[in-house]
Amino acid sequence: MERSLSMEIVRVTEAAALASARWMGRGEKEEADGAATEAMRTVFDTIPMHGTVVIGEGEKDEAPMLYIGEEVGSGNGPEVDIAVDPVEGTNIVALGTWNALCVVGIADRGNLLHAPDMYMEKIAVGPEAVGKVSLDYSVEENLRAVAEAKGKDVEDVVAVVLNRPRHQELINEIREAGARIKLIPDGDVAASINACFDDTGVDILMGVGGAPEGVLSAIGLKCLGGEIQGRLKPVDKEQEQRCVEMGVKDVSTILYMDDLCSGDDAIFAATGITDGELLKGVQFKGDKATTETVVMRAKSGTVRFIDGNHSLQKKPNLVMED
Ligand code: VTB
Repeated sequence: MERSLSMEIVRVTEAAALASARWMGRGEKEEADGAATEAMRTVFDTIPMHGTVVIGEGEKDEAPMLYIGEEVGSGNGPEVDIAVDPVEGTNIVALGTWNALCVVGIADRGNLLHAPDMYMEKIAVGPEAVGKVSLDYSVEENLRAVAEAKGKDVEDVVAVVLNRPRHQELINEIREAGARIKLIPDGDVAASINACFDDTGVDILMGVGGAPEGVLSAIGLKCLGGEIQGRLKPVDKEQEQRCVEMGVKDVSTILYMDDLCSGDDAIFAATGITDGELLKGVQFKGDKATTETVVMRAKSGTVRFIDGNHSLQKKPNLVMED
């Protein structure tokens, strides 16, 4: 994979963040998502690559753009698989709260799990706790392992959990173990990435979220040297069949990093739409706008934070063709 793709995909996530951030707090999540998707789609085609969307906005017949199987890029260049989430946290943008991201991950062709839209049980940690946690361990064992790996007491550990009724038992167990909890309304990709950065105050993500978001998180964590494990949670026979089709015959199998994102290279970029612990959201003033993006590459391990200052007068469509 070309290393220059890193900078190219920053342009993609920036454009999508700028477009969707206009919808912040307006209560219209579909519009926020539509604006980001359209901007993302437009910028993708200026990039020299032959990309296929494997994690996208939906199946071919249900999404007009960035659907699974859609080809993106100029057509010249490396053959890559693309995972996108134009707005990770559409409700977050609609409400103007924390941690909405535009996310793109790229890997060499065939290296990403083609996870359909179903649930996945997840556990994600930063580099210090890699290999120390498991979806097969109890909640308490995992929290103790993270505490030990990070040189903290369990009482100091912060576990992020999606605020959903399905997590009541998990929440009780975390509380019983003595750890602290951050309940989030959406955005478990941000939470997984945040677990790799001490300043965010996040130590571990636990619970059930979307499987596509699990693959996106794996791309980011691969670049950061962290770890996510996933277990698919099909809810009916049809979803069970989907698991078999993507090569997961036994759904109780734990999917490790290499099952979610294989190979030694991958690129991940995320731009903040709304403010978060790691990235500031988009700010507008007149015809200027600012963005903050993290972009990283697994092969080199380089992590870059990029501040973008954008002239909306010169780039009214958020993209320049040349
Ligand atoms: C999570 C969350 C995402 O989907 O993966 C969630 O992190 C899972 O679905 O931001 P439910 O809302 O049904 O719990 C999102 O909310 C985005 O779709």
